[in-house]
Amino acid sequence: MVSRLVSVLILLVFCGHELASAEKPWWQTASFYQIYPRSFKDSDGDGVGDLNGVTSVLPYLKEIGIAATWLSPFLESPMADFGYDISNFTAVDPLFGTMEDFERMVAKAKELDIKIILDFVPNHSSDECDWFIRSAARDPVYKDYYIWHPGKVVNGERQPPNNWVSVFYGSAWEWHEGRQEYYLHQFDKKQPDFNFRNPVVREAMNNVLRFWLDRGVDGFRIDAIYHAFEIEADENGDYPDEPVSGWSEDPQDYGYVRHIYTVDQWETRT
Ligand SMILES: *[C@@H]1O[C@H](CO)[C@@H](O)[C@H](O)[C@H]1NC(C)=O
Ligand SMILES: CC(=O)N[C@H]1CO[C@H](CO)[C@@H](O)[C@@H]1O
Ligand SMILES: [Ca+2]
Ligand SMILES: [Ca+2]
Repeated sequence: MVSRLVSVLILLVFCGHELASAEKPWWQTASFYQIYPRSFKDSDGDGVGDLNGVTSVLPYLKEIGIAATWLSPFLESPMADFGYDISNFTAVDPLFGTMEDFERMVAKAKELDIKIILDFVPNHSSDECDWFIRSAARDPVYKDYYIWHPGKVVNGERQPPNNWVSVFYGSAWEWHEGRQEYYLHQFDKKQPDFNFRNPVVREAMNNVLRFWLDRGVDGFRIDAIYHAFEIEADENGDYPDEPVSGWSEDPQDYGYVRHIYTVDQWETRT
């Protein structure tokens, strides 16, 4: 609580200082308009909003004084969580159009001087992502892309490694028949968490950012970043239980435990 107060104060001081300086960066003064592409504007009459629809509305956004738009995910996805379960971080889902449509949208935005901000969803991928499929198959490059654990055997019965609970209810660990191990998912079981302690994963995600920056994107809104890191496994490769919160009677409920090992880890900031 105290530390939160302190950071709010620091933020106020920082903003006060920025207000005093004449040249503010564009993102401090821009009016943003968030676009959820799926329901925004359908250009081809198939009932689903798409990137060409967004492009067609950009002149209107300019007219009403919008300087930047933040687009919710339009990347390739099986849509188990409204596009927040991404199966390919560098491909446009055909539901929303093509890479050429994306390029046309960015070109139009540049012409109108509207900044394009993408939703960046780094905490997990879809279980249908090629990276996860290779990880499950223990491909040497990908085997540690996600958080795997053999679980523990209690009275001859296999159980998840610990009591961690998914935001969406139930154990945060899902058994994978192929790999014969559990994987961690802080959200839906179709959204396996990346292993951000693996430098190769961090580099892969940096490459995703570079990919879109190279295509003219102006910035990113980072989704669920506080879930990026979990506590480091101990020397036996085990993860500790989280303490019971007393807020819920149901061990399957996200509020049952206090999330001291699965969110807001120190490394998330660095
Ligand atoms: C994503 O899609 C692109 C373009 O279709 C393809 O080149 C790339 O290999 C795909 N990446 C993954 C991880 O599936
Ligand atoms: C966690 C994250 O990236 N933010 C998203 C993380 O996953 C859940 C499930 O996709 C979303 O609801 C969050 O918005
Ligand atoms: Ca459409
Ligand atoms: Ca995570």
